[in-house]
Amino acid sequence: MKPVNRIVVTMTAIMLSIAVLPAPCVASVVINEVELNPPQTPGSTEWVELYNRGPQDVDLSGWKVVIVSTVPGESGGAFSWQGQIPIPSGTVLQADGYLVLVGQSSWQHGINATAILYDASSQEVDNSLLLVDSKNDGFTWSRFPNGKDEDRSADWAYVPSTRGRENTLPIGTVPR
Ligand SMILES: [Ca+2]
Ligand SMILES: [Ca+2]
Repeated sequence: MKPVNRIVVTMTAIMLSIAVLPAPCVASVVINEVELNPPQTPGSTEWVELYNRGPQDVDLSGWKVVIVSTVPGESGGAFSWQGQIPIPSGTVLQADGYLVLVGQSSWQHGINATAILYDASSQEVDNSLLLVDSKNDGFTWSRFPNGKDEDRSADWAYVPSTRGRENTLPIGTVPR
């Protein structure tokens, strides 16, 4: 093979190998569990659990979760609020791993709230749909089965909290 042809073949092989490399597993990270109305104990906060259901670790540097709440008012207007939970630089979510992001203790948004996950480019990665958690107890909205994401309300169940771990149901309990 002439040297020029060898270079062309080599370049083609490199380009093909680049083409088949998997895309970044951005969509593998989901909002897996949301506590919008925690039990009334000192220091309790709203929190959001992320789950990496993909096969690769994902660098979450620059990512954030935003909780948005809009409550209609009696006069026709609406009260709208949002709070941000930035994810510290250098945070890596391992494959099949969980990460709990904690809001501020003053936050309390059990009615009509949505948790939204953004990547470092401010692109939306996932959202929780619109949630109502009117009871300040240990129940949370959780993807059920764990990690299920078909962009439907049926992805979610109101069940006892499994903060920082797989969403499972204790034997004998049923979703509310
Ligand atoms: Ca709760
Ligand atoms: Ca969980």
